[in-house]
Amino acid sequence: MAAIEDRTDPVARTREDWQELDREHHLHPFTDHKDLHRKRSRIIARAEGCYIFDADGNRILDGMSGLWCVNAGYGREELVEAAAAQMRELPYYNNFFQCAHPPAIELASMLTDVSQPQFNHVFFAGSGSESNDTIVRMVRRYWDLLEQPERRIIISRKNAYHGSTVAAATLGGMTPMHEQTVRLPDVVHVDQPYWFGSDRTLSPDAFGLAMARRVEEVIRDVGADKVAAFIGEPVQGAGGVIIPPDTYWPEVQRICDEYGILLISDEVITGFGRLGEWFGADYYGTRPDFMPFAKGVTSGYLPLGGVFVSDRVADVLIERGGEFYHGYTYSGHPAACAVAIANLRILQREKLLERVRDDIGPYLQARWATLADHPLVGETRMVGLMGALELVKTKEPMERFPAKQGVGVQCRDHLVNNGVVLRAVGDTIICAPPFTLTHAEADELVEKARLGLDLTLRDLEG
Ligand code: PXG
Repeated sequence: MAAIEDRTDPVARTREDWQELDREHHLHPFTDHKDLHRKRSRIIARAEGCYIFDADGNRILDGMSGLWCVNAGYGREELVEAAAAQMRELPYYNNFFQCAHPPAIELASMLTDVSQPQFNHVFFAGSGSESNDTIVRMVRRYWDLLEQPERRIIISRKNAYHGSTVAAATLGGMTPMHEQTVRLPDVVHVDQPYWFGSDRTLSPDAFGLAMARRVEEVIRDVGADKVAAFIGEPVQGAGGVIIPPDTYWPEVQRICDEYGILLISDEVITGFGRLGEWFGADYYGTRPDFMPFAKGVTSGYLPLGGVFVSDRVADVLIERGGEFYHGYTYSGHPAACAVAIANLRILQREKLLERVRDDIGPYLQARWATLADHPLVGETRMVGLMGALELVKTKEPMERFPAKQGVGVQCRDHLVNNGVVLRAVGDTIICAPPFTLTHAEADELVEKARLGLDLTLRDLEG
């Protein structure tokens, strides 16, 4: 029988050791491994507050909250303690077969306190992708139970990100992902409300209305009696922080209401305060039937996802549905739920949502906007603590770089090498720092962003 090799103490490994082992054995998510092997991985060893530290001890401001999740910041002993205490008490038990445990029950009930009144039920999953898979199945079940099985089409948006399982990758609107997956039938993609990416002949408000009406056009094309649901992120995250014009969501809500279509607000990034309200739906005034969540519910300290299910749907599933053959081993994992409970208490006690809405949000937004005068920046935008800037070749007339030039990645590399993590989505640089960011850290983020832009410009001119 093979045994685990007797390795040296992991603490004694050098950065090079980690890089070597990583290269030999570890397949990374969303990664071109040949390319990675040429460059080698950046080994992140620890974190504190809003900073991560690499294996060489470099201190880097985390302008992305990990992957949009460490909203309460790193180093929260309270979350560590919550997990440890729960693991001592009951490290695992399931919620199948007529069982339940206190952390899952407590969390489900707390979540319904902070969400809109139509939400009185929560189903747990392990991730955002699993949450969206759950919704695909619940949507189908709902319409079947209402004896409208022909309502099968889910309308989503181009360039949306809803996760990486087969169902979630189909819902998402990323063409390269579609090319690499088996796709579910009955998902139709409409244009996204990306004003800067349009020809900008319409005003943002007129453009927002026009993009919402694309949803109505699809409904009319395929037949309203065939459409089951519409799914959208309140602000598209992984697609490049696409902030819709204010006219967009009210019109989408009107259309869903008019045609009786279920509205799914994907809150995996926007949930739990990123926009300064509990949910993006609260910020934009929509009244969704489903809200998938993950990430910020535990500030990323343990994996947990789930789905808010509105009374409209839950009543049908419960009263008429019998057994719903769906669930995960880790649906409502006790330690993850205990961390989520502690995390929600932190958000509330430290008034972190109010902080995003009234203090650090407006402060960083104003500082971020100052980058607009940089020769490489065609637009800056930010809502709550979720922002983007668009790199352009020339401003008047506005011209972008050829995609294959990779200016975005070049800029991102300068940023991280100079002490701030921001992400590049093509030539869009995005930002989503922890809610605990101080004013001084916000200044540092923007100063380092400007330095990264200067170094990128110098490369381009050199
Ligand atoms: N919905 C949304 C809106 C997301 O942003 C998911 C669902 C899927 O969640 P899980 O937990 O299955 O990953 C996400 C995830 C990026 C990036 O590059 C974004 C996500 C995941 C990985 C990378 O910005 N979002």
